[in-house]
Amino acid sequence: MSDTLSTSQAEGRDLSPTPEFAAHANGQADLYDAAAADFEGFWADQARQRLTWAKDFDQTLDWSGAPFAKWYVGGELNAAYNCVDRHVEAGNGDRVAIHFEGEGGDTRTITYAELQRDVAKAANALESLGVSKGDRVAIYLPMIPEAVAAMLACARIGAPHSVVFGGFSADALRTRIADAEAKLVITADGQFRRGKSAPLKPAVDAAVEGETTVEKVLVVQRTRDDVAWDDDRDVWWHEVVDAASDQHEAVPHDSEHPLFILYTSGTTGKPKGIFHTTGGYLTQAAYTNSVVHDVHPESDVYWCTADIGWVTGHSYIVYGPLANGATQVIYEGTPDTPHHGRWWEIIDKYKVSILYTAPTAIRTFMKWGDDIPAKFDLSSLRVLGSVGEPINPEAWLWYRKHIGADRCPIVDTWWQTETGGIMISPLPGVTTLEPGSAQRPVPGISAEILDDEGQPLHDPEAVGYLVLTKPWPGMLRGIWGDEERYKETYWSRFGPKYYFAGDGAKYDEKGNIWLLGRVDDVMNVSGHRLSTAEIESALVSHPSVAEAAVVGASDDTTGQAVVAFVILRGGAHDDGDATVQELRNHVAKEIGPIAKPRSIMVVSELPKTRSGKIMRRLLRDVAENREVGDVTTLADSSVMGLIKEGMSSGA
Ligand code: 6R9
Repeated sequence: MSDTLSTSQAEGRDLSPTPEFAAHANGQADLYDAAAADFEGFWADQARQRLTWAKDFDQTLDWSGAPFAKWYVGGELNAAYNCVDRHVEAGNGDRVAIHFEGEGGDTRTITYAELQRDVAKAANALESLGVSKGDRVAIYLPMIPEAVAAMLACARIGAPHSVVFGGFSADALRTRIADAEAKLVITADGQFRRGKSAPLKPAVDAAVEGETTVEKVLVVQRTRDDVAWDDDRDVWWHEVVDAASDQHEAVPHDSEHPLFILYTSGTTGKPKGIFHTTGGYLTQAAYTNSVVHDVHPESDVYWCTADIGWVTGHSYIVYGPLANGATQVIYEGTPDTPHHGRWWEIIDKYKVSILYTAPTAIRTFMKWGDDIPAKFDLSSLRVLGSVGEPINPEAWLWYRKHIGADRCPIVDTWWQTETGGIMISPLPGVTTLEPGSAQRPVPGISAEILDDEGQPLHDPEAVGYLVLTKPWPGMLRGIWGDEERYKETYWSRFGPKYYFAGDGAKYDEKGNIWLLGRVDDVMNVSGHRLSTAEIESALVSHPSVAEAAVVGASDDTTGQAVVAFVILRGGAHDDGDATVQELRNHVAKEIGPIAKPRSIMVVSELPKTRSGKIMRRLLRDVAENREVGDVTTLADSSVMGLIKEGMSSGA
């Protein structure tokens, strides 16, 4: 890592902001001083400046029930009104909110005035289907404008949405629907991926079969493929939404009213329903989108390539940019369809000025070759962002050079589903960039790195655990239905004063923070969080599998890749490749294709400690082709020899 850095320094790169950029940047250095001088005053100002409150708040932060926070106590607002209506009222109804680009090349341009009508109609339709304030709505949609309208319609009514990524399986959807006790599901007939239509509705049909809380399924027609239909339960979006009135009153909700639940992988098999509320979340999303991405709504065209099913899509496609009145691109499909230059073509076509994407995508483009982006005019770009996992300096430098013409600042943004918004990132008009580092907390956010004993670490290169030392507006308000798990997961490792993020980190000699990946049993594959336990339980649910252990092995493209070790049941026959294929498909079916192991090794034993804990560290050594580390704590020290032997003989 340090080699690359010294190379970049030796090449004489100046990574400080240009005077022109600095002069026009939304985020200025005085924000750090303001936040340090008066923490609550700073966040009160952000909330009042950036949002329109129906009723002003009386107290900025109530931390008396820590670790359960209340922000902007007594305030009332409507998130959908803030994201849409107020821009129309301010005379910006003709501004484009969304440039939609379908994978097959179909396009739609939606102005703020049109989005206002779409959201109002959807809100009226949801109410006509029995949804009211407080009811939960599951959304299982592709990247189409209806997904945005559906989320905002829920927000408008005050019905928390739970968006489930369209790549998740029926089982995963079923668990999430059950945990949130969703009353309605919004889905589509299917979606376009890699030039083909892929069905979505059958997964919903399976997920709501039998006993369920779901009363209605609202279906967007996207692919026009045939779908099974239940006349009592299923309703077409184009029938009820199109027929609904485009007038809908946005009643204000309490600042702490739940806005959404979003499930993420934890260290156990059961996904956690991270839940966020209205005023604080929206404040932080709008603030960070302004000062970190530097969105100037009157002139920028912004594009965040995340899926709406992840938190990045929530905060930086829906809530942040729309609260700021930005113009953005939404693209439905994959970057390789119909050709490997599709993203660059889109940037060229819409004159995208801000691009926010993930390191795994950048590494994929590096593999495809420099000549592909070089064929397109990318000169409209002025800010590049990265999120989801550490960006290695090589990828950072490639991004800067081949996409950003050695001119655009790159903001490497560290945050989590739990934090709601960006926490650690450079400000592009202030910070001298350091390739590969997220650098420092944004103004208003406080972090520390602690050692095993919970003592702050400041020595350069000493590796510890990242903690957040003060509450923040966008913080999760809990795990849906599980207060204890919330306290236990985030507020117990270093005592109740520190939020434990689950990431390793260190400072460098310049005081920059480097994020080093998860320290728990959570893997990060292409920026998506997957739990080892969840995949292990999917594997052992297969009749041939007796035991399974899953590790994240480093992978050049996806950051980490899922590698599984399985012991087959006594009677099960090992058919080599066929068994492995079957198990891989089984995981895809149980959880979703993103969880499919890159490789599965059939073994006769797993390395365990005397207390029966699987030593994943040793399996990771095997998966990454390393010399196996210290085996002294193994209950049976011959196990690793057996595993390695089995592998070299091709089992
Ligand atoms: C926004 C998002 C959160 C986990 C987080 C960390 C990793 C995200 C990162 C990063 C290094 C960055 N992560 N951004 N690691 N540098 N810029 O990704 O949320 O899906 O909840 O994942 O992702 O490990 O703890 P989420």
